[in-house]
Amino acid sequence: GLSYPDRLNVVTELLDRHVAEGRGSRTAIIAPGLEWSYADLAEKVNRIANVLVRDLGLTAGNRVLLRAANTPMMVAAYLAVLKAGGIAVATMPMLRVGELVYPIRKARIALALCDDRIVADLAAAQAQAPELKRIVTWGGDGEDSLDALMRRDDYESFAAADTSRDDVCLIGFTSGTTGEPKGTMHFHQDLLAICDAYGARVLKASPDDRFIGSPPLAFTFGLGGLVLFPMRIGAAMVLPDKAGPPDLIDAIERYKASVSFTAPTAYRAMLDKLDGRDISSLRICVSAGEALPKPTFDAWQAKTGLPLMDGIGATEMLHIFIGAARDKIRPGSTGLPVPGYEAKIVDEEGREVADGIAGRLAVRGPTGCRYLADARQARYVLDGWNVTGDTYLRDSDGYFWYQARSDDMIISAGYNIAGPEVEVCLLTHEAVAECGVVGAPCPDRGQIVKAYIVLRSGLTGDAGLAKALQEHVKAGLAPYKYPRAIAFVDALPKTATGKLQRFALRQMARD
Ligand code: 3SK
Repeated sequence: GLSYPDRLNVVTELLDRHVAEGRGSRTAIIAPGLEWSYADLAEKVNRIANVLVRDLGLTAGNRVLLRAANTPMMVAAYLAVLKAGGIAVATMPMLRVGELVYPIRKARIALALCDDRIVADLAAAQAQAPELKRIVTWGGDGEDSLDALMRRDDYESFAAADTSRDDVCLIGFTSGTTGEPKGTMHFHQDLLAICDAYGARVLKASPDDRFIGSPPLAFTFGLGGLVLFPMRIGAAMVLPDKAGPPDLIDAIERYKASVSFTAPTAYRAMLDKLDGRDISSLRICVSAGEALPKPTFDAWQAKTGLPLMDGIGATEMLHIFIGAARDKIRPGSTGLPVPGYEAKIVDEEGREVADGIAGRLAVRGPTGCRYLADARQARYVLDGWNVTGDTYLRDSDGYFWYQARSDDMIISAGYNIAGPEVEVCLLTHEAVAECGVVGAPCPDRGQIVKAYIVLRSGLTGDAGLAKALQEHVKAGLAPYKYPRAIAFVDALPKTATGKLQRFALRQMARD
C-alpha cells in the first residue's frame, strides 16, 4: 500500500526536494520563449506564496480560485497555493460568468488569482458572488498586480505550510448531470498517490521525458498528466500556447515531447496531419477523457508505431484508475485496475454482477471520494465505492470493456457536457418552447451535442435560427458545450407523467 508521513506538504515532495537534492538545474517547464528549471519554478512558487500569505492574508485552509490557460504562471500559482497551505480551486479558462459563480459561492472563495487576459468574466461573476472579495491578476501592469507584488526583495524563500497528509489541497468541480456540479476534495497525499500508483506502475516514464498534452490543468486529467507526473520524477512539462491538434503536433516536433496526454478525438485529429511531420520523439501516448474506440487505437499504431494507452479516470478519483501498462494492453479494452485500486461491476441495487455481464462501474482506492458538503455523496459513494456514470463489463481475465454511459452525460472530444445544463441555456432563448439535449455519435469527436427543439408557436426553424441558438449557447456557457447539431421537432418524447424521455431522444440521435 501507499503510505505517507503524517506531516506532508505535497509541494515539498514534488518541487523543493529536487532543489534540495541537487536537481535544481533540471528543466521543469518549457513554453514558447521560456524555459524554467526546477530552481526557477521553486523561486516563483515561493514568491507567490509570500504574496498570498503576507500581502493577501491567506491562512491555511483558505480556498483560492485559479483562472488561466495552461501557462507556466498557472503552474506556479497552483503550487504556491498548496505550499502556503491553501486549497486550489482551478477553473477552466473557457468558463463563462454563470459557470464561475457556482464554484465561488459553493466553496466560499474569497480570493482569486487570474491571468489578466481572461479576467473579464471573473470580474463579472464577482458581481453575482459577494463571497469573492479580491481578484489579483498577473500578466498586466499596475502596482497591485501579482507580478509587482512578487518582486519584493525578501520573497525569494518560503517555508512550506506544515500541512497534514490528509489536509484538503484541491477541490475539483465535476460537470454533474443532475443538478449542480459536485466539488470533489483531494488531500495532499492524493497528489502523490496518483504518481506512485498510475505514474510509477502503469505509465513508467523517466526523468528525461518531456510531457505534453491538451487537457486544462483545471481538469485533474491535465493536472496529473502535465504537472504532477513529470514533477514527481523530475521530468519536464511542455506548455505550448495553444494545444489544439495542429498546435500539439507543432509543439511535439519543436520541443521533442515524449509523453502525451490527450483524448482520442485529438489523436484522431492529429492522424490526418502527420504526413511530413517528425514526431519521433514521442514514446508514450495516454488516451483518456472519453472511450477509445479500437479503430483509433489501430490507426494510431499503424501510423506511429505506438500503442495508445487507454485509461479511465474521474475527478472523484483524481486520475486514471483503470488502464494498462504498455506490455499489458488489449486493444479495445480500457485495461486493468491500476495497482492500489479495485473496480467491480454492479447492478442498479449496487450488487456485484458476474464477469461478462454489463453494469455500472464502481471503483475504490486511495484517492476518492469525498464531495464538498453534498447530500449526493450517499447516492454516488456506496460503502466507500464510487459508482461512476459508465456502463462496463469485466471479462474473465479481469480486463474492463467500456459499453456506454449510464447517465445523461455527453462526452465530446474528451469534454464532459451535461445535457440538462445546455437545455437550461437554450430555454433562455426567446424562440425555444421546449428542448432536449443528448449525445449523437460522431466519428471524430466520439459524440456531439445534439439539441431537439420545439419552437414557440408561429416560428419556423431554419439554418439562421439554428446558428443563432448555437451562438446563444456559446455566449452563455463554455463554447465547447454548444449544440453542433440542431433538429427542430414538433414535440419531444415524454413519459406519461410528462418527463422528457432522454433514452428515446438518444435513440433518435443514433438513427
Ligand atoms: O477519464 C477521465 O475522464 C478522467 C477524469 C479525471 C481525471 C482523469 C481522467 C482520465
